[in-house]
Amino acid sequence: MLKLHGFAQSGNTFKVAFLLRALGVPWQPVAMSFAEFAGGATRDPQWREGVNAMGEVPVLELEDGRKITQSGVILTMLAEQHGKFGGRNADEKLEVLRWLFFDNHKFTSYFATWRFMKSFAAKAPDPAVAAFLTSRIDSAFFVVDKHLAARSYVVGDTLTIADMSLSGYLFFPADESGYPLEERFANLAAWRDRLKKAPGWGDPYEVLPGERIAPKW
Ligand SMILES: N[C@@H](CCC(=O)N[C@@H](CS)C(=O)NCC(=O)O)C(=O)O
Repeated sequence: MLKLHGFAQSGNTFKVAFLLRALGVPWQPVAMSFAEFAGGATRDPQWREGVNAMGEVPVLELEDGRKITQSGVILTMLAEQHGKFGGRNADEKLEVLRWLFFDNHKFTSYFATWRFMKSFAAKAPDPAVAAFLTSRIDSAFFVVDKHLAARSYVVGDTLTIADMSLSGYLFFPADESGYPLEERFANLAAWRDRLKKAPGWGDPYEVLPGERIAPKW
């Protein structure tokens, strides 16, 4: 059976779980507790040697033991293998890839970093860093919100891995980021709510192993 290394607070892990569930593929989680993660499990040289030299989850462990990393690669591989959710033609596949890059570079990265600082970091966020990150979030969210003004899904007119990737961090409780998504970006909020009815969706804290932790700051 496929094994997914990750933990409940990891929206990047959730992206992969969302797809595995939508595909109906059997999988099992390989839990890393948040305490282990925060304690540096992914920085451990042995973990890097055996699981992921990049020091990150998610990691999808295949039946033959190979370990695939980077959520965008895992999503692309699974979509390609199953002929589902990857775009219906060459143009759509490229468009999906374009949004995966945008997500990894600008959309998820700033938001996930900000949420980590606000909810889980050992020290309260530095106000200058907070201002920088929230302005970068605003810019990235503006782009996707505008794109979604006249469409239901990011690519074409059906659910793809571009939706699963971009939305991965938007399903966590609002107090974890404190970001006023509904007030600022109505199209993004409506799309996120639409995705909650999509095949495979579930609350990350129910789908992935681990407990919810109250925001610290
Ligand atoms: N681009 C990567 C990002 C993965 C990532 O940042 N994962 C976090 C957990 S959600 C992590 O393992 N971070 C460890 C670190 O940055 O040291 C992906 O999409 O898989």
